[in-house]
Amino acid sequence: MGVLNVTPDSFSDGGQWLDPIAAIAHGREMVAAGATIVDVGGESTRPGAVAVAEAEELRRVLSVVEALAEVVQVSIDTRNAAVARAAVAAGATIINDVSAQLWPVAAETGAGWVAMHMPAEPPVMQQHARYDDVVSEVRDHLVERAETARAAGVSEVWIDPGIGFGKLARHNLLLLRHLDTLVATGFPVLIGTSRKSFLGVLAPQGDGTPAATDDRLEATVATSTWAITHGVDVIRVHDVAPAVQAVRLAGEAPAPSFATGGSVR
Ligand code: HH2
Repeated sequence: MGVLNVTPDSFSDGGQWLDPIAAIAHGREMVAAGATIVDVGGESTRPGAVAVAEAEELRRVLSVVEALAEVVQVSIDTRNAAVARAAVAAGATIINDVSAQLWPVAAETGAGWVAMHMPAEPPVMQQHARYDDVVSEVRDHLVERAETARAAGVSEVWIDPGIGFGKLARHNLLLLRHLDTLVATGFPVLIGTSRKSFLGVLAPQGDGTPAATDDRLEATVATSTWAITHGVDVIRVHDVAPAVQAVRLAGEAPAPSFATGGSVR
């Protein structure tokens, strides 16, 4: 899943794809690089982010969703029911819901639904990074939401532990270490570690200072590879080409040279 933030303020690519023409071109580039889903978002949900007005969010995403839906499966990254509904009408087939509350819209529209764990709204979520057992608390919350959605008639449901959403580095690491607990629920799992700040801290620069957002590619690929090899179904990344290589090497996608190449070294 390639990330397409049509926002001025996303934590790693804010402003880069705010112009719809640039956004659509970047979406197409990600498809050419091997993305099978493009995740279009019009609101940053980084820690501390303030909610965007509905009309503005709609203005940012709709033309982009419509154009990209002609060439790839599109998910809409939103917490707003009206935006989700309009994006599905424009061609999106998945609602990527960091609030894990929009299953009624998925049920009503027939879209797939991603339920992500976030313990509180972005402006205050880091104050809620308190868990006795982060792995079982996140799992129980997601399973409850996913089962509710299934019972409401949503046919495709993914669960996502919400790396970095109301979590400290140690919580993110525990969730990564125990992905099998999420996989064992039987719901397909989606995960997004891409460029997130805990990677900068855990894989710092040579002088020990945290790696900047644009210097977290290796850590993103490492954690994404870990996730794929531990049963995760979808990885959400900004840099699609290296992630696709990682997925291929992990044996989860057809890799022609491996499949056919007895003599390939
Ligand atoms: N992370 C972000 C946004 N949406 N959706 C899912 N399902 N899982 C995630 O981990 C996830 C997500 C945050 O990343 P990004 O979109 O790059 O940043 P911002 O929220 O600042 O736009």
